Amino acid sequence: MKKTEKLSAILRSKNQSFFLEAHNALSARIVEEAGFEGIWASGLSIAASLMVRDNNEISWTQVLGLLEFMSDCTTIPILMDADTGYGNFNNVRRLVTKCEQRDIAGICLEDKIFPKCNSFRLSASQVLAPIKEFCGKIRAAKDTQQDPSFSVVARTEAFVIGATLTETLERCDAYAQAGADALLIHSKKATTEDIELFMSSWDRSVPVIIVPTTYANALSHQLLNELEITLVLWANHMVRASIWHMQKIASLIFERKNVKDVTMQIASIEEIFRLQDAEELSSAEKKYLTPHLDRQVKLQLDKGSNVIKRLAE
Ligand code: SPV
Ligand code: MG
Repeated sequence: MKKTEKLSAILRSKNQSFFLEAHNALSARIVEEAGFEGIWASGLSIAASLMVRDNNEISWTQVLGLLEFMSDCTTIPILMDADTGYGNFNNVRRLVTKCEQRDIAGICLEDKIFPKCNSFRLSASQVLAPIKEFCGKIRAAKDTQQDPSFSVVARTEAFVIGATLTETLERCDAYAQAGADALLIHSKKATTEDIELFMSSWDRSVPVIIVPTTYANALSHQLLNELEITLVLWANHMVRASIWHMQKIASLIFERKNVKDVTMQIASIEEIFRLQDAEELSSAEKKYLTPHLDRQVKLQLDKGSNVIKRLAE
């Protein structure tokens, strides 16, 4: 099954799915190995991993360069956080083409103005795009895709900027009619109030995705099922995990002036090799380098000490 088909099936399924954020190839591989059905390529997390703000400070081609590595090392679908589409409908069209070339399963477009600002920041740039203009982007994306299973998710920031339920529903109706394969309803409340309100009125003509960050503690599996939420995105938890753990380890190494106290709290060198599938290269070397083996230096990794030993020449 192609990645686009997997994402499309997830969005059409009656079962609930969960995607976890990844911000580079390593985190993407770890998300897949943990068992998740898909990856949320989070704009915030990618920006954070590059130490820029979530305000389109990196270009879309830079984001796509990272996504290519993420896609190459995973088999589960990647839903790209494509922010506002990096411009107007024309930029969206080019983005869709380039995503399809990199085996990205779908994009999520949000109804704000370029350059976007993260939903949790208080900013003058938290402004919604006109409905018709945003619908033009959705239609342009759907008309451009070559693979019928490529997904276009329309995300509304209506609740984030304090719009009413009526305005939110009006937007979502228009986005569904423009061809969106799913809606992402965002909220920055500490409770599930916005999501419950929306789901109490939404006709379920297209599936709904949510991002429980601020209201994660208020959410139960029972409520998720009752609300008929199709997909849940844990949107920033891998980058937050790495920040927290790296800060702890860096301080320990600095304070103690050695690394022996931390080796049990970090991944082994062998684990890096396993994740990189270094074994595959070793097998390929046996296959393709055989005539030259006699000229190669034979090296072996001593697992106990992590020291590479020279065995023979
Ligand atoms: C992201 O992960 O970049 C998102 C979700 O867009 S949020 O940060 O909540 O806006
Ligand atoms: Mg984002």
